[in-house]
Amino acid sequence: MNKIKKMVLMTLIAIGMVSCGESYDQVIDIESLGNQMKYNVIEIKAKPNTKILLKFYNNASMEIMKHNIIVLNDESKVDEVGTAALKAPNNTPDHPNIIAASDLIGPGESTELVVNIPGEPGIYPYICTFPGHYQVMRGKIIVE
Ligand SMILES: [Cu+2]
Repeated sequence: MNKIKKMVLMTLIAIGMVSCGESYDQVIDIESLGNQMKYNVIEIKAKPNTKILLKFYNNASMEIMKHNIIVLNDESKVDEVGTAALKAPNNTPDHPNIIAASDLIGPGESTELVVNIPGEPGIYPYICTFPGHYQVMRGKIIVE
């Protein structure tokens, strides 16, 4: 193979690799509301067995307003996970009902979280597990 052909081939392989990257059924931008313990999106609708990308931005200016997004597969475990988070590293407990967990981010920071939506229709709550937040800072993914 001559040099030019080889270069063309390598370029095509590179393009193929980029275009075969992760694809999502939905991409959702979600932000915290100023210095409040609230998400600007509190309801997301999704189909079973799909993949969604949450692009999360912490809109706060106060240093103490750190946030994350923790998605659970059981609404009845919100308190248990919220409580376990208090003493967990990075406020992110290792809990069997957590199906996705973002990084904990400070004001002005952003992160991304991939959520593989389960096959079972239902309500999948998401909460911020920074201490004191989960009781009010929550939303839900409605899978139907
Ligand atoms: Cu928070």
